[in-house]
Amino acid sequence: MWRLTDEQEQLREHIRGVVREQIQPRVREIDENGEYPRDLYGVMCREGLLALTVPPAYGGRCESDVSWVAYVEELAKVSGTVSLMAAYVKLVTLPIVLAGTEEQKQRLIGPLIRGERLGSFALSEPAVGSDPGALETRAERRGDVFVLNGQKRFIGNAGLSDDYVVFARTGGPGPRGVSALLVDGGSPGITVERLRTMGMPGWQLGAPRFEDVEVPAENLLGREGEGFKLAMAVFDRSRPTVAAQAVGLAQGAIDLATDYAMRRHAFGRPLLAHQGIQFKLAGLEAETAAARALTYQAASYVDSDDPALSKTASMAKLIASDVAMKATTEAVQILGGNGYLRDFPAERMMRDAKVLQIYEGANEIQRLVIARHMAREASRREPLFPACMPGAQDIDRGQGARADGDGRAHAESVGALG
Ligand code: COS
Repeated sequence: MWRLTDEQEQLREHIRGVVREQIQPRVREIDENGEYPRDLYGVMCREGLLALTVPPAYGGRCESDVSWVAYVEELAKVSGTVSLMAAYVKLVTLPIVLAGTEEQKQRLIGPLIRGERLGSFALSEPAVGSDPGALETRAERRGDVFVLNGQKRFIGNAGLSDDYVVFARTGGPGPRGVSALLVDGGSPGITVERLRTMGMPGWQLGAPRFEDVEVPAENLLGREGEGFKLAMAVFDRSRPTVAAQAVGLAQGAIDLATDYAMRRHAFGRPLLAHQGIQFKLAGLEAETAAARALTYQAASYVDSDDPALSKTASMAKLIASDVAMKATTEAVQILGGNGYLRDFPAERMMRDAKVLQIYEGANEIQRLVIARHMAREASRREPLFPACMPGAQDIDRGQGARADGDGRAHAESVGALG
């Protein structure tokens, strides 16, 4: 079902070649110096990899999100940081693709995917990450401009960015008061504090502060008050990419550990001849294959704009990032003392994997999203075993719970509890 076409397979082979020849030799150095590898960004642009983040209608060359996630997996097998550099272009261009005017699309998407400009997606704040409906950054309309004030945190490319997609409060409290704005990174009033991270070395994470930054009113992205919904729609379409990063990291760690276990001997036999190691690796391989299938499923729902996208994207991100954490941790264990050394890639993979359980919605949030969809689905169907449901005797008397009545109330209470 998810077989790539011959042309897509050829492109994947090409990406493998680029990764092997131009990215892999640089990975250790990036980890050592922690510098943003701008030249590798250039490599990805030259090789057309960033153009794969957006569909041809917007100047890109990604004809399907299924092939996109397959490409991201190839990058992540070798470098979490480089996969994140590519994935982040998608996160930044998605809100423009989904809500931008024709002028905004023409002006911004091309330069972003050609690497002429760098972008940032600025939603999280010091006190707000999982609950963006409560964000505090304000954008006040004064004539032809919005005046932006506030502090963002955990923002990629911060300090390097030419274009920020900033989510700010233009109205009252709650999700309906949030709007999205396109902010020029060179505007007076923007200062950035760099944040240091556990993994994804070289990734430029920061905390931009906006002080009386004037943003032309025509830079509103989408409609006023619809910024929260836009952010949610973006996450539905970008979480499969995070899942693909996770699948790539997991597979990279499994391949590394298997190659090592073939060659390393203990008790007179290769490690791989010991059942304890075989079972571990076999289990991880199976779990990663399952995560990949779910990831491709979610990506196919991006392509078809399927109503099941939101739930499936959350499930893929949840399962794949947990598998990545498990596989990379086990790889460190299988490599033993060498797994703990900075000279070997296993510990870097483990550090890189952790953030996948956190960014674009912590896995607790993915569970919340999944549970809300389950509650909604349950409220729309007849129970599988109606006679066993609480109040079933009342139903028999024609006065009790019904799937389309009390069921909806239950679904709402799951949302409120969540
Ligand atoms: N797509 C489009 N619209 C959506 C949506 C989605 N996936 N999910 C919710 N909405 C809409 C709702 O329909 C509702 O619209 P109305 O105001 O018209 O009724 C509105 O958005 C508010 O939705 P809801 O009440 O469900 O919002 P909550 O504040 O309860 O938040 C969660 C829902 C927790 C799912 C959301 O806040 C979330 O995803 N948080 C994680 C954010 C995140 O990933 N942060 C990390 C950033 S790192 S880049």
